[in-house]
Amino acid sequence: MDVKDRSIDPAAQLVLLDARRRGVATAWDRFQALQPLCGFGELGVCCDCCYMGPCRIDPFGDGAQVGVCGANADLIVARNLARAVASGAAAHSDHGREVVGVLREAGNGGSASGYGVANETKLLALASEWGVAQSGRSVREIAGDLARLMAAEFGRQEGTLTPLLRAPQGQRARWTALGISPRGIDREIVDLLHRSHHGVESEPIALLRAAMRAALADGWGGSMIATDVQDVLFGGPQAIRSRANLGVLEERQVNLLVHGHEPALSEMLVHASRDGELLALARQAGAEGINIAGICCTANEVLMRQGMPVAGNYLHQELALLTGAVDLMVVDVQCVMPSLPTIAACHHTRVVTTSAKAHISGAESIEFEPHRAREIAADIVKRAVEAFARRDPSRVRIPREQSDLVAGFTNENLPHYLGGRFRSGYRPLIDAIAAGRVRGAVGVVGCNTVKVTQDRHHIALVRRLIAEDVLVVQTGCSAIASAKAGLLRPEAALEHAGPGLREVCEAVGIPPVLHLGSCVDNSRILSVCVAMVAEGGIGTDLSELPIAAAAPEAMSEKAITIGLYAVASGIFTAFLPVPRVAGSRVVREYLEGGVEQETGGRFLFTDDVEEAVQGILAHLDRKRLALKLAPMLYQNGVLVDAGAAARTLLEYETPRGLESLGCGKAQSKSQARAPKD
Ligand code: XCC
Ligand code: SF4
Repeated sequence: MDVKDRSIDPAAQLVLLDARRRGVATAWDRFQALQPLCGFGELGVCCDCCYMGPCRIDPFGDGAQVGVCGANADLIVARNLARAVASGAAAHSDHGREVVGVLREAGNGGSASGYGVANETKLLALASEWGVAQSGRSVREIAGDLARLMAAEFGRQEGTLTPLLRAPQGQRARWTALGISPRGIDREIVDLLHRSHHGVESEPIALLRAAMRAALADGWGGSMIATDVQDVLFGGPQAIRSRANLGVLEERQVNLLVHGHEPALSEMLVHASRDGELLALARQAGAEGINIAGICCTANEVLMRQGMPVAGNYLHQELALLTGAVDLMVVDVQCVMPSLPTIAACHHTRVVTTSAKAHISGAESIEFEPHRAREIAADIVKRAVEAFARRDPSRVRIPREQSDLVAGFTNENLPHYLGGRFRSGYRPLIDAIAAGRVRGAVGVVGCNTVKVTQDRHHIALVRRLIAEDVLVVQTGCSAIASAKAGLLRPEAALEHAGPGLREVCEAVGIPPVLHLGSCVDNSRILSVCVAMVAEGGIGTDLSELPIAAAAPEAMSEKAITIGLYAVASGIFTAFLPVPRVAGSRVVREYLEGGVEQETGGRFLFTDDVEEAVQGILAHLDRKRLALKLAPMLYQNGVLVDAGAAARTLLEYETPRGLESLGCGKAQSKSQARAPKD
């Protein structure tokens, strides 16, 4: 397989060629060795729910049509999907639980805890929402109480989740009618696992509705809580400049990569990397500084709050180690390949696991405990410095590729960036949509997978959408794909956006593709949608807005959970490649059709990225038509209504750059270096 078929990213291609020369197997090689993949598995019709099986159905042939217990393909596909959704929801929500634990520590632990409240405004807003008494109480007391209430939300037995009240009335009414308003987060996940046990829920559609309930508990529960708590603890992101791709690795510095999901330790590592004593230690070892860079969602977390550079997305994790320039990679949970210690062994690189739930044979393990976070971070930095001393410079090959980017947009700060000081709010964006300057907004999210040339779908989809005047918001590994391709720069508007979107981006100084954070921060996308509904003028329900979502290179079970809560929240969602649903007509017809009557959203499952583009554009246009919005000002790049264009543009202020909006400076190379004193 040509390296160009493995990744569109030149940095990845370079490292892959190198790996081939040295005979090192990566995810792509292992994928090839597994061919052909099991056809039953791919269709979703293999059941191993009990020990009478595994049973495999032959839905399109004349083999067995039911398993030993009588389950048919529809039930088996639905049950497998439900179990994936439960696992995905559990992963995100456990992340939420973990950071709630850190917040409790910050509250109760007083100053002994390494953590504090960085964002009092958000803490107080949440305290009001959750009913925490505030008058005469310290920030730490309030934080402690909020953490207790949030922790209790996981095990809640009655009523519905507190953050669910943020959803528009219409959406909540649909959930109530369907009986899928989530109760406690853990409760819905357990409920789904119970139902999918042998011989329980045997009606595929009922199972899928229960899966939506658990998915909603993730999107409006566990993930939303994770985002909120992280903003309280580590600060609400602001637009910030940085860089992405393997070129961010530094030849003369200690390179410490953070990989995984929960930012509690990685935030501490960033602080440790700026510590005078540790920097002195690095200097003694011959390094010019300590460079922290990220992979996957941890990268997004420390990028948007600290401006730390991004080494890459999911399929970059092995490649980064293969450069020989990484001294230590520290991982916590989710999306961490068990292959890492094997790959690291090609060089001097150390791999350190830190979660009590995630160990890898061959890796070192330091269990993260919030009350010892500073000490643990310092220990890890020291280990990285030790490793640096053993680095063999003659074997280091760092690709040059890196791109500038702007990240750190949120539902809280977007009104400011969109409207400036004088018209802060979502009005300018809504007006631009209503006037036909912007077609709508689409969230493009999710992973990489070896089943798609790395980043190919992400970049094709994002480019096509912005060329059609669609504002794109991104999270996760998809956002990193765009970062590497230069699409998160304001200049990308000039280079790739359609004329209408370009006018808006240039008027307010934002990129056409907005980085909204990590995968739990898909909750921020929900919050943006809620705010747009609240502002009024383009629909009273999420399902009426000209918006859509896409996961173009989905890999993880979390991705299907996210897709399902988007659909349950009324959002049209393109999901590529087709997940394991193809073996059941009933499941496909419901998720790609019937569910729309119930929630207002639906899936489009496809392997073809252009089909996804067409589906999304047609959906946006249908929604625009239903809302009787103006026709698009530009069609195929040509201005259709000059009068309307002139009238509506006047509503923007004079062009401003991101600097004038207070866009933070990137962690520059000189800042990352050891001080001279
Ligand atoms: Fe994992 Fe979140 Fe997927 Fe990337 S995008 S491969 S889930 S890191 Ni969420
Ligand atoms: Fe086979 Fe039914 Fe058991 Fe699944 S639950 S393995 S279909 S007997």
